[in-house]
Amino acid sequence: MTELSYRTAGESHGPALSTLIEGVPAGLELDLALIDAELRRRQGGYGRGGRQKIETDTATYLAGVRRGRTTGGPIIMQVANRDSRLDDLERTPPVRRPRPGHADLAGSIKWLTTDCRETLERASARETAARVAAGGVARCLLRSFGIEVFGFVRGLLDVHADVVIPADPAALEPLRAARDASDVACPDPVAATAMIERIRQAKIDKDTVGGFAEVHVLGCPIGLGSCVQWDTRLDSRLAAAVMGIQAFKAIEIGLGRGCGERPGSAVHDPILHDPARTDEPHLGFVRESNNAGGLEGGMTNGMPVVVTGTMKPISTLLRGLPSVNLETRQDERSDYERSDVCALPAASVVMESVVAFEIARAFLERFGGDSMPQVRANHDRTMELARSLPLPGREVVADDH
Ligand code: EPS
Repeated sequence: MTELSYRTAGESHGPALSTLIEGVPAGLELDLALIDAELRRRQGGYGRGGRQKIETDTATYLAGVRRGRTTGGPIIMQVANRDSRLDDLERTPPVRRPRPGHADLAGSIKWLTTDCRETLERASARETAARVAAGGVARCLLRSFGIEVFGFVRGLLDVHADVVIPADPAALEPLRAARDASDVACPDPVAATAMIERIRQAKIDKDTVGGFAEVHVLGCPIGLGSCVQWDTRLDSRLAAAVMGIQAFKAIEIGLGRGCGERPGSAVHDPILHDPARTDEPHLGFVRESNNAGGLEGGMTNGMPVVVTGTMKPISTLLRGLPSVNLETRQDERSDYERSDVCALPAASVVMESVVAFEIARAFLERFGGDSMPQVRANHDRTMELARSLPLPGREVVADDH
């Protein structure tokens, strides 16, 4: 059994983006319509630039899938770039004046060139289409176990959405509909209108804006992740996955930074047991609050996993910023390439995808097998054992040794 993982390849204006996914059990039914719908959602949002009018992202399987089901072999998925022109120097000229906030400067020095294009083509957030394709596979796996991932835009500049996300996946539908009807992936229509106004103003000002995306994972069984090593803790992996998204500068789990502003009695979520709910993924161990964001000791605790990411404003400003020409070392304003004013709604979809992938990875570590029937059996049997605690022979008793 191979650990679940993915890698991506491709440039923003190269022929295609690809993702190689390993460790998916055989027999998982992939819902290509769902994956393509996520790709489409990632392309949307008020504040996007002209590129999205050119592209129509859809995923094609190149390996590892037979008649819509995984074979157990490595999966390759591809998203074609219609705006493919990497070798055309007239249409993709060198970029010499690095944009503050972009990978341009550090990459040019790293790869010993004065042409920032050598860096920016791969650093581009276009690459996130490949991550959404990989996340779509993870979503199919999670969905088959009743786990739902829901992301939205929580805030932008001074605007914050007033939304409460339910813990029950079945109650998500109205929020999903409201989010998908919004041009900024925000289910609070009043906040969404104000966000659109802020983006519109940024465009007039030749400026850009970022904001806050929030992702909830509902229906996770207790015990995904592990406290035994720093890099097996699910919160450390979620942090790496979210901070690995282009332009993300911060992540919070649950109450996040707020944990530092309150005493323990106002932070930790008291544990209750409801014997009528032992069939649920939390086995009846419920909480009335979720400041922990569903993670304690680096493991899921049965409450929704709640992750908030902060995206900085796009670093390509129409009005440019003070910079230096890498060839001449003269002070000049940074280069402008066609870009977005705000890509936060798209980033919320990317964040859902990378979170889904990490949850699926932790799920397969706990319940994994070569094929889906084996994963199902491992999951059901393990949860049954947890429900039957205490287990004979597992407890330490006085006359041991
Ligand atoms: C990006 C610049 C823009 C964005 C792009 C990310 O692309 P272009 O230079 O072709 O207009 O649209 O994002 C995407 C193409 C996408 O699909 O998300 C950048 O410099 O990061």
